[in-house]
Amino acid sequence: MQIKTFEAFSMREAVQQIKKQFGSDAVILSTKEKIIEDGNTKVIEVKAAVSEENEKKGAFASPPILDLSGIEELDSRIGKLERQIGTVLDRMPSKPQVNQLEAGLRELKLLCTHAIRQLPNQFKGEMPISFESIYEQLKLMGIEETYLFAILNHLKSIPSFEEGSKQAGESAKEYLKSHAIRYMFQKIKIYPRIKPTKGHSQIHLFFGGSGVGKSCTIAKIAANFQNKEKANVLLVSYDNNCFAANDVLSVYAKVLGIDHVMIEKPEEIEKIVLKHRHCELILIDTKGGVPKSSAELKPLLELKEKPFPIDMHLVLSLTENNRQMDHTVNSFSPVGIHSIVFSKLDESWTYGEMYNLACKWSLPLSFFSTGPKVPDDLELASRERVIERLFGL
Ligand SMILES: Nc1nc2c(ncn2[C@@H]2O[C@H](COP(=O)(O)OP(=O)(O)O)[C@@H](O)[C@H]2O)c(=O)[nH]1
Ligand SMILES: [Mg+2]
Repeated sequence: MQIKTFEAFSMREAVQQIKKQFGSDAVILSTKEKIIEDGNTKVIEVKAAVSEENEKKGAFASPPILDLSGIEELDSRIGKLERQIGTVLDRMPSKPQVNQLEAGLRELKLLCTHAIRQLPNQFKGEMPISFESIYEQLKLMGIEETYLFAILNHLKSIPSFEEGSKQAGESAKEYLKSHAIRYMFQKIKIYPRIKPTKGHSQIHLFFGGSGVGKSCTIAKIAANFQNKEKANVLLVSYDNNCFAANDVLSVYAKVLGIDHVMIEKPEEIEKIVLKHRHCELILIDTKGGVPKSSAELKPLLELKEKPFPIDMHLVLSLTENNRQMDHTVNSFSPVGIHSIVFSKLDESWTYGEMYNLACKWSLPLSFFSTGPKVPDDLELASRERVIERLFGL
């Protein structure tokens, strides 16, 4: 038997060479791809064998033992498939293109909101007297005019108190209030409840301005999941200066008896996730500060690119004014915000901002921090709690 190695640019070419030299009785022993000296060109290396007798017969040997035409057919189909995949890949938008598209949509949304705000005050001088108490209450709570008028417009569209099907003993004021509440309920989105699952790590990252209560809220969430839901929780501080800073989260972790690690670079997260795969919940705290440029968002954007999902939660303190909070949401929006956490509800007396931001940005609400005490001062966000606070129920 004689064995020989053939090199060609395609399988078909290699088979032709084998056929020519060894005839149709040749047997292919192995194939492999190889990069030749120039470093860019791929060739196929095929090892083929033929018995001495058949070699002598050369290309005229018959009958063939191995039908090489099947391989040729396969090779041509693979070539076709490769070309088709190439075309599909060429047509697919790249990640930067998708990000650009997202940014464009965000800008469009902002423009629309500003345009709506310019609309004339439709209710000046013509607001039904019965609407006044709802209008005053919601205005006092800081609901923006745009959303206020949308609520009042809705009330105009419903059957009047006299015609509407009301509950027994309900007054006109209560009738309107219940319709306003139903309308507002639909506008508030709630982030799905976090459910730790054995054998699966969920990762949640919290960011926002400094001092808004990120570390404190994370500690509360961690303690609640560890104590009430018996979940294994890992706390991570992600800060490029973390080793120099006195990290508040590490103190909370020590007190609560929860595992804690610090990372400086985004590439460290893979190892952490792998090492702590027994943890159902991984909560990441970040350095505070509202980004002033896209470069400052890089540490968060790099985490977003990881091969595992990370839910991004923006923490906003209700002690800040509406414009500041709006600016913060806008600045962080390229990161892809999954939910808003509102903190310091105990120090605020207007709650309209919660409704304004939820409506304007269509973002779900996840948690409310209602005081500095860890772990007690934490609530799961709910529509009911927003409405209760707005109407002082
Ligand atoms: N009153 C009140 N204080 C809070 C609340 N959340 C956090 N704090 C306090 O705000 C300060 C800053 O909190 P911290 O979690 O360190 O903020 P971070 O810089 O965003 O991580 C601390 O003194 C906390 O005790 C809250 O909901 N209500
Ligand atoms: Mg902190």
